[in-house]
Amino acid sequence: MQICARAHPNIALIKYWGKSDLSTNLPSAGSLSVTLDGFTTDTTVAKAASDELLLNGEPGGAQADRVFRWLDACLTHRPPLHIDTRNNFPTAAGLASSASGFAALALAVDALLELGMSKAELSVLARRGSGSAARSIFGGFVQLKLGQDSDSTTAAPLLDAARWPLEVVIAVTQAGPKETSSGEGMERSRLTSPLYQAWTECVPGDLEKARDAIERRDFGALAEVSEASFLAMHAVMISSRPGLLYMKPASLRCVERVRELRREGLAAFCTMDAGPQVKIICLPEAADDVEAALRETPGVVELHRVGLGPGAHLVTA
Ligand code: 2P0
Repeated sequence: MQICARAHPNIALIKYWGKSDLSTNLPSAGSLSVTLDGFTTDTTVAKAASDELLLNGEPGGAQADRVFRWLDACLTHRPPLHIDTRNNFPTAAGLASSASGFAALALAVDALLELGMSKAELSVLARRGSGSAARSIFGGFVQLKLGQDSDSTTAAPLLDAARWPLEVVIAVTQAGPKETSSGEGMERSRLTSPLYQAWTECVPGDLEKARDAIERRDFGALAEVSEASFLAMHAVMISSRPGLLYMKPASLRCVERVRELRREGLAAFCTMDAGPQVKIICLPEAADDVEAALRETPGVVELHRVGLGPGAHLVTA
């Protein structure tokens, strides 16, 4: 028997940057995101004679080691597994494939081994593999809340995609792998940034503002708090020692251009993660103009456009 699960990447509006416990991959603050459609990870699992992971048809290497270490830590007495995982999206898009990857895998393994996990338990399992993956278990607008401990720190859905169908334009400014992985960067920030403590303390207030904006479908308020969250995260990154400069000149040009468009009345705002690509969240009626403006922005090498999508689900292999 084999099981296939599909999950989509997500983009955080209120960012996760830092862990309070490495052994359970516990974040030091909550976060809030939108799950995308269009980009998918499809993961097929089956029991096998020995562990094997194929990533886009190739042996998984270091990624495979990370996955099997995670499964061993979370599931006792599991059988050896054959895992085949494929992304339909370009790695150059700077979308955390670990989010959709670990979410799809958590769901597929749960179904194959008939573990009967709830969505919340699947979210915890995915989170222990990669923090952002907890959120890809759910669709639309999703919040990860800090609990009392690892088992109670889980994501939960806030609003379905169809109830506020925003669009996301992704401006790729530089292809290729990132200079410092998120995990390594987060630890550097926690240990060395003089802004780290203040950063973790400002997240709960930002989450509150974002939730309120989503409830009221107040795009302006969501834009303001989301932009503040991504800029504060980059302040923490930049103030780490040595500084993490994920933002490049072309990224900053995109951010400034979108701010200009917003001043002119377009409903759009930027967010960025641990890389130089810029993600622009917009109301559907603004997306064409945003795309046209970014096409003219020097340093943009590729553009993608997607909507909001569903959580992880099983598919027929
Ligand atoms: C986020 N990022 O909230 C933040 C914003 C990047 C910047 O979650 O170490 O791959 O696997 O828990 O989830 C990317 O980091 O980190 C991330 P791990 P993850 O989306």
